[in-house]
Amino acid sequence: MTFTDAEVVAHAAYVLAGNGDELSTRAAPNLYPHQWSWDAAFVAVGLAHLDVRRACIELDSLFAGQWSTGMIPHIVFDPDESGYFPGPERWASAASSPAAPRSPQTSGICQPPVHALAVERILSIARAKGGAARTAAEEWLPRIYPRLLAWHRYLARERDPHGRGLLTIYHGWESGMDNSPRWDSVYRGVVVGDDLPPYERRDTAIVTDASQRPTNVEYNRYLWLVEELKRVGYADAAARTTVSFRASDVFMSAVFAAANESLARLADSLGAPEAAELRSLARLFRSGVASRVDPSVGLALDVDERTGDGIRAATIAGFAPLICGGLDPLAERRMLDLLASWLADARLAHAVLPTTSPDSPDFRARTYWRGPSWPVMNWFFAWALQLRGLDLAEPMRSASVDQLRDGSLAEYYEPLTGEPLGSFHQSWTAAAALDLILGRDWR
Ligand code: 2M8
Repeated sequence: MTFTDAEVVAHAAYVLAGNGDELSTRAAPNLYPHQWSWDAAFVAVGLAHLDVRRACIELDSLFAGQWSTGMIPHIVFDPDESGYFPGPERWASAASSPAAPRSPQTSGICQPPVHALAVERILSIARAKGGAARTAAEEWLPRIYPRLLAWHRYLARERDPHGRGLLTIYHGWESGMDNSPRWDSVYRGVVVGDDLPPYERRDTAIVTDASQRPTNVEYNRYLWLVEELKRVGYADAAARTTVSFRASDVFMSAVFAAANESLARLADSLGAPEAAELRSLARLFRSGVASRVDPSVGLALDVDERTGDGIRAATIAGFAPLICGGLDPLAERRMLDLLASWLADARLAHAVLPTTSPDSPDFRARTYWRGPSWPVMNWFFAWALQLRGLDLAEPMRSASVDQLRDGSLAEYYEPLTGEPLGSFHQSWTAAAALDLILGRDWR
């Protein structure tokens, strides 16, 4: 079956309605029955096409979980749901850290800071709609702005204390690309202690083809890092020196650079005094990301902070400088040409990004963040390229829509066959569909 644009839109709207209530949206109907941080930001953009007021509420619900440090946790738990592991008992955030809210319950780590980009996009959708939609978004902006500012200041202060323009993460989950080959060498240094409390995975009961999910060895390491973080009370100063996973994430840093530009524009529109501070953060992180480009691979490389080594994985994260800018024109042209060559690969079912290059020995066509194509990432790259006026945005947008015409709104797709994988009716995939089709003009 091939869905038309109108059918994709109607189906996506139906999926988002079914995955949420009046306050928040679960990331997926069964696999992820809570609100995730970067999912919620993307979902809010999708919702803005349907109901701007509800889009603002989505982010308000997420920010209700904000820690007193400013951190936005990667999961805000729904107290009525118990179908996900690790749930709130395992994280024990409020019992371990005075910075965590008692309610709602949350996890103790974060995810890429796409929120200011989402808020700016919601405002532009609302302004294009006009009337009550515009009023709702403009009245909301002064309320969400200080929360975004606290989030950005947390990242700058705690995740880049030496001002290198690169954010440090303490868990692969923080990157959002959990089992990407980007983190293989870092995870090899995570030695699981004998006292890892026992646990039972829930994800493999829902996605029953084990090849589509991380392995048990990987899960043990994920859960061990939660123990390490919990044991230092989720305190950044201790985590920075003791946790056995520490890496500089170029993708997250590029998102942060671009999000600081967005937040600076929002500050301008409110007449807030922080615009210069935010632009200086944007400059710092643009140059931090640009400094990680390795000409021998043509991509930006993450850093294993425990060894200081660049991580030579050929993944979508390597295109990070295209999100935020900062390369000289020749280097940027070279990176765009490399991106174009990934998209033009005749083996692909659709001209969209596989998460790992099929030419890489690390490529696994069905395994989660190790190869499959993720609609939310295709959307995000197309959106970021469009914001920067780069020419591949429109072909990426239209190929991304074509990938979604199968009607599954899957979490990810096998890039060579186009088979939908993971969770179906994934919320951020539905949001991607709405914005890719209804938000054609982007700004
Ligand atoms: C995936 O991550 C969670 C852990 O956070 C999981 O596998 O249980 C990732 O794709 C992540 O980026 C995403 O935010 C989350 C919810 O969609 O699922």
